[in-house]
Amino acid sequence: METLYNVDASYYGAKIRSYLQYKSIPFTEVLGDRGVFSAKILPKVGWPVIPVILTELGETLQDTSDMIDHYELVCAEKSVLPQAAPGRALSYWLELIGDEWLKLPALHYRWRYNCDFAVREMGRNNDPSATADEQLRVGKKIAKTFQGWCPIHGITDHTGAAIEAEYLEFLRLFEKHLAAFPYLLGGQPSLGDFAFFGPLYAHLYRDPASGVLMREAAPKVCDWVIRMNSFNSQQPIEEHSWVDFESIPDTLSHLLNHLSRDFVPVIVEEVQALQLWLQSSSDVIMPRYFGEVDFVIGAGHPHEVCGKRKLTTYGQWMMQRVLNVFEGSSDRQREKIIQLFSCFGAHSVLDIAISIRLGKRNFQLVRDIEF
Ligand SMILES: N[C@@H](CCC(=O)N[C@@H](CS)C(=O)NCC(=O)O)C(=O)O
Repeated sequence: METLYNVDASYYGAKIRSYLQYKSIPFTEVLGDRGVFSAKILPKVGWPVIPVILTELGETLQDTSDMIDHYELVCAEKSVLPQAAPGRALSYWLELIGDEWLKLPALHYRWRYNCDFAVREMGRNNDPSATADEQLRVGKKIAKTFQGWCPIHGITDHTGAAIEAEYLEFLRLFEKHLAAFPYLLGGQPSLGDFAFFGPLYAHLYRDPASGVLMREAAPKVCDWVIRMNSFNSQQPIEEHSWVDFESIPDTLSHLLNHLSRDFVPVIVEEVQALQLWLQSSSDVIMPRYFGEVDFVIGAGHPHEVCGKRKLTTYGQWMMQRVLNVFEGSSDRQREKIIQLFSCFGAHSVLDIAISIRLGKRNFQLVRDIEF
């Protein structure tokens, strides 16, 4: 049986919990309180992060993408990745959007409208036996780190209204898609569903003010959240089908187009800047951030606004997952991937040239050299 160190308010914790439940992988969930951080997470991972899995065989897994890679290999049943290369490339693109781009509404709404709730919960998770006053004091301290991520990702008073307009449009388009299909890529949940579920459940459904908004604006998205949150091993394994990746439904292309419009320039610029930075640096262990850039939210719309965000190194690592599929495919399949990504305006990400790759070593992002 696997052990999942987690807290309910965690974005990535929600992603992996739902995945483990869907795959019927037995696990026990242990609250990531301060005792667990000092006795389990820090000694094994080396830095404070959640979620972390300790496998039955004693292996430590950190980072939900690595966890899912691991379980897709050892548990092939109910794969969350389509077989065909276009469907796989699209799944990693959706994972990247869910993990990194949906941070904008998730962090914005939590810290603008649900701050007290989140602070108290963080204090409670840290030490459930402490007094309410002590939990509040510690909760405020912990919350400072997470609130600090807002300006890093360009979430400020200046960009807030545009982030909200984009999120409401996302809900509208996802609602329309869910009127036709139960999941993002058709009749069964895919990697993208789990990645979207992270922010949509942990922040945007669970946090009280955001939950009210979602229930009012997007009841089908709420139903999807509930569905994604209630997989259990008693459910029979059913064979469903994916959408046709050579001609994806309009509801999906509209949704993807909306999400990709502002994110494509962000990721293209980030990876290009990182390639230049890597050429001029000899660092092996990657810093989390390596510069700052302007970016646009709501391009072409009345709410369009320009903000500043830090350049992250992690974006390239996730982008490599999309490009690995593309570059490892036959010419025919590459054509199909280009065609698919063109349907929603993201084909330019397939041209990103990565000569210095990133990998992982001891739960850290590193320049991919031979060790
Ligand atoms: N990309 C990682 C991110 C994990 C992550 O960012 N977890 C948050 C909580 S939801 C955290 O503990 N962050 C601490 C940190 O990054 O310093 C994953 O997929 O697991």
